Amino acid sequence: ITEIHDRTNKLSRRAAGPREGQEHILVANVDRIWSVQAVRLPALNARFLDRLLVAAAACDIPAGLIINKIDLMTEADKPDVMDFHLRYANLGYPVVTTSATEGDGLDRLNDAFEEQINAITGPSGTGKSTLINALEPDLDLRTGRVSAKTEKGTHTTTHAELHPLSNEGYVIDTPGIREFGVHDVHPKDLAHYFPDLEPYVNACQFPDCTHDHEPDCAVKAAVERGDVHTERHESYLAILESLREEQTPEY
Ligand SMILES: Nc1nc2c(ncn2[C@@H]2O[C@H](COP(=O)(O)OP(=O)(O)OP(=O)(O)O)[C@@H](O)[C@H]2O)c(=O)[nH]1
Ligand SMILES: [Zn+2]
Repeated sequence: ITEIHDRTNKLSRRAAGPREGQEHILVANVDRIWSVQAVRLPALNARFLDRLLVAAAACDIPAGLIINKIDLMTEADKPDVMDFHLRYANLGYPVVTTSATEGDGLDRLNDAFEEQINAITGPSGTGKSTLINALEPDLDLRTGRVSAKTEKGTHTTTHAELHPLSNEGYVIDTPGIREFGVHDVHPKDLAHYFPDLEPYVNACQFPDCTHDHEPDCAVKAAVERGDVHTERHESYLAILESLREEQTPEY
């Protein structure tokens, strides 16, 4: 250890099992948290990404998107990958497309990581360890293989580590957890962490509108007009549901 920093931000999850509810800090003091998504094996996972983006926004951590395994993209995949890329780029998140195995986009990723502390997360098997190894071959992180049959990666990364990069930046490899917990967010504040929903929330008929089943909801109207992506609204509703469950008092 060369220096100890005061914690300025942190991203955590709640432990399951016997230590249920206990806070487990995944990353602290980062300049940006990147979600790695794969074009295939496993497929793009908007739900995971949206959950991470909300968790990051609630903790004041800027986020970014890495679309990896671009070498596996077929002609048929292109419209979906473009839609995914544009959806998040239009929200203002930096998006870098890469192939960790072929080397595409690694220069741009290296530039994005320069002189900053970057955390990498994302579903298991999307190529987080491979990307870090490709950026810094000396690190030699263990990588797991993805079963083509289930499209689920095996969880090989077990703890977060801070790796110095030769461009003066640092990268943290966080465990390939399946789902980020979004907590300490009140259900009625959730829409504020969706920059695309937020502009509409004050135009709903009911001031306590949850943008779910209520009539005259400006958010749902925006979804119907195509101004808000349907999948983003679906992610919002899924997170809302999990926040409501979390709020249920236990007896
Ligand atoms: N075709 C292709 N395969 C890749 C690419 N990046 C990673 N892989 C492969 O995908 C598999 C999983 O890669 P990992 O780097 O272990 O994935 P991870 O995200 O670190 O996985 P966890 O540690 O489980 O979270 C390995 O077999 C890699 O060789 C890529 O850009 N293209
Ligand atoms: Zn509404």
